[in-house]
Amino acid sequence: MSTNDALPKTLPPGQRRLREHVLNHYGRVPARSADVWRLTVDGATQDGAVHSLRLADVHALPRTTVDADLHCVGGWSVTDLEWEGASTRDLLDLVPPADEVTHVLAVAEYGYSATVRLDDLASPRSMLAWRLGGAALTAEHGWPLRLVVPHLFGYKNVKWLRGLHYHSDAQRGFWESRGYHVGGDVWRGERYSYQE
Ligand SMILES: Nc1nc2c(c(=O)[nH]1)N[C@H]1C(S)=C(S)[C@@H](COP(=O)(O)O)O[C@H]1N2
Ligand SMILES: [Mo]
Repeated sequence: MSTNDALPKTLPPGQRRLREHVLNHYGRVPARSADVWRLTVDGATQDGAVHSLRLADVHALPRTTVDADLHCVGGWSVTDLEWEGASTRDLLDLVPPADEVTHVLAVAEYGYSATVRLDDLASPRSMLAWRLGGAALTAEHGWPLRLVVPHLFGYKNVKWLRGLHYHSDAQRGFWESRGYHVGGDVWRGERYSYQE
């Protein structure tokens, strides 16, 4: 048993702990060079404009580190991941949403997507991560940019993030269109759409 296993840890109900961080995603791992990568922030932005950010623009935001557990709605959790990147709060300050915005659709390379409530995106531990465990994020775990919202299930933690679309209602993403909850809060047990 490693020392880590001896640490008490409260997992959300229905979750079991994995010793290693496994991979879990739909489709292929994208291979896009960081030079041509852009993060598009659009929809109901406060200024009505479409914002296209380069990786350098995202990296220029204040740096933050968040220690978090990752909870897949399938029932496994990996604990104590150290993410580094920028706070989504700072991104929301850089590109403010219009007043009517309630949800943000996070879109990945190849069309994977997940809806996130604006309040969850604005929560202090939510971030745009490009480092994990003291090293650059690997392609498999989401390079060049991954959305990390620790209190939401894994399916909201979009790897290979390419777009944030501001909406005044919940636009269902990949798993939310396949029976999973629009909210996805792990501590409230928001797993399936029938619970909404
Ligand atoms: N782009 C993309 N991001 C994704 C997924 C996916 O299929 N595509 N799967 C999600 C799910 S369901 C989980 S549990 C986590 C798993 O993250 P990991 O592969 O780093 O363990 O990624 C999430 N992010
Ligand atoms: Mo998952």
